[in-house]
Amino acid sequence: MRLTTAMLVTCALIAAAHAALADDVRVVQRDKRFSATKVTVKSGDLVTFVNNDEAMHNVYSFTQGFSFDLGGQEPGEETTVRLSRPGVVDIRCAIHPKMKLQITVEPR
Ligand SMILES: [Cu+2]
Repeated sequence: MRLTTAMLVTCALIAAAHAALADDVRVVQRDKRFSATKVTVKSGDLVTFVNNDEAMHNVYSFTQGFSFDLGGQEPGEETTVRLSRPGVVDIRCAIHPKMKLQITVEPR
């Protein structure tokens, strides 16, 4: 019983420490949509894209200064990117042009 309580406290402390450092975000790809159309994070935060769909997806951005392309993302796969400076990043899926997401990166 004592052990269980100690473990719970440890988990809570780890979670609190992580929350203080970053507000990492998960965006799910499901039903050929991103789970959010707009997300706000702080500079340096991680954004993880999770393909929870039956179709292959892609994540890319042509926004100047933020351009990246994660390539094909199979069902079940997830990929994390770090957004390390402030700005507004437009995200798309190359396979499904209607999939759109805008990430606002605020200064930390
Ligand atoms: Cu897609």
